Amino acid sequence: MPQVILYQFAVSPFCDKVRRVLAYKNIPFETYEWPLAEVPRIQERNPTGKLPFIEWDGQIIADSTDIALAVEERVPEPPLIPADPVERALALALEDWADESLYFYEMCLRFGEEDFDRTFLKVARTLPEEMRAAIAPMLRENFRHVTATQGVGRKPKDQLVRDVDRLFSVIECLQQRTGFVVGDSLSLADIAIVCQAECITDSRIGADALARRPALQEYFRRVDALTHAQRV
Ligand SMILES: N[C@@H](CCC(=O)N[C@@H](CS)C(=O)NCC(=O)O)C(=O)O
Repeated sequence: MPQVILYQFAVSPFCDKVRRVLAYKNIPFETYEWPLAEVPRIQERNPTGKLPFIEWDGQIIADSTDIALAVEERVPEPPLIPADPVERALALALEDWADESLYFYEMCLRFGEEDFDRTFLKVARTLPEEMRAAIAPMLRENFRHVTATQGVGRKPKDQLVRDVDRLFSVIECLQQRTGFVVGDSLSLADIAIVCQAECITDSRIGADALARRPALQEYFRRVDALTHAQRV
């Protein structure tokens, strides 16, 4: 068995994605929770300055997509990337949709006005009290700036409600035929989508949208069970 260490922020959907990939492949791993106060030092290990990265028998692999593909190459069974070329392309496209579109909704909603305090408690649970008070406004401003620059953060609440409902209807529809969004078994696309979408449901807008969709709840439960989900 390889020696695998996952460097993570436990609350990050990308780190959740890597935990699920490793768990689905039955690969034992340790986690190292990166201290919030030491974010600038991530760059010493990963030039993009982002988490997750893993150490696989001493070799660093960064970015959740590259990690998933590297794991697939090293441990092909059970597969997470479909063998059929069109299904493979679809799985990768949907994974990217989750990482690059759903991600901004989860960021904007979980760290927005309505839900910031609750989410911050999870993010900062390892920090001493006095540091929490100093970091909270910086983090709030950082998320506001990032999501406003990207665009989702400029939308009024009623538009976000409609967007989330539409995105959830898309996921519900994609999985309707087989229980999975591509082909007839779990793929990296299901993992990427569920990691981001479940973060969206941590917000009030997301929880309300999910409550109206029993089939989506069932899909989340299915993917959670197969990937031994350990959400924070
Ligand atoms: N494309 C990257 C995204 C990773 C990412 O955005 N990580 C965030 C946490 S959710 C991060 O490390 N942010 C720290 C920073 O940007 O300074 C992946 O798939 O791994």
